[in-house]
Amino acid sequence: MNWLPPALSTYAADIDRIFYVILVITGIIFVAVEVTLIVFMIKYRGREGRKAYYIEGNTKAEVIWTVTPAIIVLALAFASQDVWSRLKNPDRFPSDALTFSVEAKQFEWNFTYPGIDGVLGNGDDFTIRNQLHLPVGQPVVVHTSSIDVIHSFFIPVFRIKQDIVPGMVIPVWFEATETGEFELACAELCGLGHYRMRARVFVHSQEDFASWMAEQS
Ligand SMILES: [Cu+2]
Repeated sequence: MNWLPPALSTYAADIDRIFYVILVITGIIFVAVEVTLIVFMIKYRGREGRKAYYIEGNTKAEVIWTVTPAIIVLALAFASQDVWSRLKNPDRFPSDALTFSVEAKQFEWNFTYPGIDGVLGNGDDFTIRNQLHLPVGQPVVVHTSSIDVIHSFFIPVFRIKQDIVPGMVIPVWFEATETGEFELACAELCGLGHYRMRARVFVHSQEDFASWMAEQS
């Protein structure tokens, strides 16, 4: 059973594992709560001669239903901490990554590539709208920024989603494990054109990416 889009980045499987753990825990609790609710509705329904009675509260029950979720949430936080920091902590980003930047605006993505010298901020940089080209099997860091409102950089197949906040440059990284053409979508309602704020992600083989980069430069 696979409910999620294909997992095509190096850390996608770790994200999915956490997702399914949370889904199972919340799923069991959801079913237990709903079943109890329905059973109680039937068992204690209004009937001839039965009098409703009033309860002041139950400290023991309240402690249990507060402490149990707290323990589950803390356990999940510890269990996911390593994956989280591997994704989000810039100190742990792969050091051999290719660096791009993207500027989000209502309602498009402008990707700036480092050009043939591989360094951003030099004369041979070039910018392409709504197309992210990258090589397979190579870590990529994208410096995200916005010139207007909050957007969100979301590539489902890579399992990366990062809010882009005006005034901040936030780096994200990923390494694609398969070539192909995928979707990037803005995941933060950013205005009337939000629905069409998307880009194509092209994952090339290393050779194809090199020749594409040479062609563009
Ligand atoms: Cu947007």
